[in-house]
Amino acid sequence: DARRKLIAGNWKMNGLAASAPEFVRVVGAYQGGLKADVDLMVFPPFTLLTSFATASRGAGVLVGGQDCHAKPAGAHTGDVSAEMIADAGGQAVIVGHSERRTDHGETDADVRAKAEAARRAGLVAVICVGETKDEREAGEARAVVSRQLAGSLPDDAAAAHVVVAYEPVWAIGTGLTPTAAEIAEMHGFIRSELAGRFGAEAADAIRILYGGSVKPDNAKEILATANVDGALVGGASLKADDFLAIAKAAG
Ligand code: G2H
Repeated sequence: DARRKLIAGNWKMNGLAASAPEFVRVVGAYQGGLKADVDLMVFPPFTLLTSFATASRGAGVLVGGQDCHAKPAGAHTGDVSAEMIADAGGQAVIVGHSERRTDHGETDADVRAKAEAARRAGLVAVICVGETKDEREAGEARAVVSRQLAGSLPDDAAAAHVVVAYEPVWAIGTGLTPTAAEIAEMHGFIRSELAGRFGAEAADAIRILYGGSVKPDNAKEILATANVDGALVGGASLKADDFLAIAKAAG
């Protein structure tokens, strides 16, 4: 299909200056022709954003922030704006990760405002959705994801500046993953929800990533699943070898 695969590494609150060489190895392997048809993105902590952006300059590996504030600037101690991420050399930002929704009480409306801020700053927004274990067991997974998509995606969402990441909360950092059939079912549902709101053509171009315990040994099956256009990788993105193995599995 026309959608290029995207492998995105979310370093979360990990990484000191000494870990930059792991990222440099990723850049080097990508430049060496790892996969011309796979896009790579890495989301380091803000403290490393500038050095990662510098290390990746011109290499085609995109870097970004793990969150942003909705406003461009102002009295918001501890926050970072989308404009600041762009200024630091970033091209993308994750918004609405479940850890932000849980740890910081972010609502769908907050996430949508952040996604709009990303667009304003010229960044790609990777917008995360996904149900909890209780919600899945109650048979509410689709309803939850539908509600999150409706509330979190801007009205002008399009492939050039929006990526959707489906991350079932119960699969995050747990080693548990849905079956390929369950992933296919939810990704197909997300595609149909996007088509209902943005039209079939726009929906067909928007990339839908799977996230939650993606590892080198399950990446091939997950990435071969219908409507899975890549992966948002947490723990396994911290080691260049594992991240590159996942990127290779995307080909
Ligand atoms: C889900 C994922 C990355 P992990 O949060 O966003 O993390 O791969 O460690 O489950």
